[in-house]
Amino acid sequence: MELFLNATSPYARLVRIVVLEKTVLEKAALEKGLAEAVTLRWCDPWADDAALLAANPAGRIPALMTDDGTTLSESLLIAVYLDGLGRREPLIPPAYLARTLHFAGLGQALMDAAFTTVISRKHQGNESDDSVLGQRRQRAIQRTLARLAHELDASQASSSITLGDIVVAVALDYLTFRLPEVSWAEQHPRLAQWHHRVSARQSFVQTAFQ
Ligand SMILES: N[C@@H](CCC(=O)N[C@@H](CS)C(=O)NCC(=O)O)C(=O)O
Repeated sequence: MELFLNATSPYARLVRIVVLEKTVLEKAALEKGLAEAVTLRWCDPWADDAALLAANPAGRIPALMTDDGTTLSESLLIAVYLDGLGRREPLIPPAYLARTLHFAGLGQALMDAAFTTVISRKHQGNESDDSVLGQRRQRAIQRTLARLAHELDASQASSSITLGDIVVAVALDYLTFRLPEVSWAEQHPRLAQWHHRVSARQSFVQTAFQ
């Protein structure tokens, strides 16, 4: 399989974390499982890379080419596919399906609002924050953070992890990376504790934004 990605996309990072979480770390740090089945194809989605466009005509990362040549797009759909393939515990446990999807949705919404803010600033200038859509994005970020802070604290960061945890934690990391002025951790210290526990996992450390 081939995964098209870059090092700064929160959507691509969440898929990479899924790959690592579905991989068994064995003696001598040999990885067995999905990580050896997935070849990382680093690319620039903004440069109309021909191989990426063949995998995803929308030109967005992440995109996955399966071994039989099927192309998958959309981070959460790719995550569902990979979760069904790898060994180890499911990241979308049937017993916690609604809760897992609930947090995956909140995390994706936070990611979308943050990413669109960053891209709008890049292409239209910082004044895009003052547009009607920019203002809506800022309110969406604040409301979603407040909801997450209400629903998550460190006591809920268990030794196992779900796709919902991954998407929320990556979205929070992305805020710190690209929109540090949001200062979400200072505003929501209990959520910061939850994030600290989740993001200490090797899969997060190995895929840190750079
Ligand atoms: N909803 C998509 C969003 C993917 C996305 O927007 N990726 C960005 C990089 S972070 C991209 O490739 N942008 C290039 C473009 O929009 O042309 C997902 O979850 O995979």
